[in-house]
Amino acid sequence: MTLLRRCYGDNTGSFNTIDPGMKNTIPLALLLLLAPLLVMAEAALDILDPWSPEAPPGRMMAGFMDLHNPTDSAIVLVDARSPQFGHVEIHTMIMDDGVMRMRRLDELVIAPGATVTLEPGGLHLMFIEPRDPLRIGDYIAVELIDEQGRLYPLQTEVRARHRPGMSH
Ligand SMILES: [Cu+2]
Repeated sequence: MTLLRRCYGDNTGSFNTIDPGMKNTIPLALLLLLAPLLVMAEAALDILDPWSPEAPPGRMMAGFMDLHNPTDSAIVLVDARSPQFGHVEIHTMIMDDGVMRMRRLDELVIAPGATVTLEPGGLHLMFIEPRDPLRIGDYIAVELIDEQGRLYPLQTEVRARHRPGMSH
């Protein structure tokens, strides 16, 4: 959890350093002024419904989600990491000689206003070298990293691979 806090430290630090006894004395007007700033810092990339299909212990796992860029400039993801895995890659699926294969992407561009979907059979995060077994209901802490070094923390929920009633 320490990892997840790092990237917003500059924005949330002022709150964290306030003595607990003083919290009630922060004027409402000040909170209203600060709130949009905090929201903006965390809303640079909207991450919707991140999840990971369960996998046998020791195996690679995948991460799926929708990534929406609400900003006016492209977000270029170049890397990802998780404390629970040796490394994390951004993968796509390509048809190679009639066979679907995974290929690592050096960058994943999310245009302004666009939504990129990571889903089974397509783009996905690849979690490699698991450190501990993960069960249904567990979470994988992930940080996406863009070309400017900005971090986008998220957690995928480990779910059953087959989800009755889901269209995909
Ligand atoms: Cu993959």
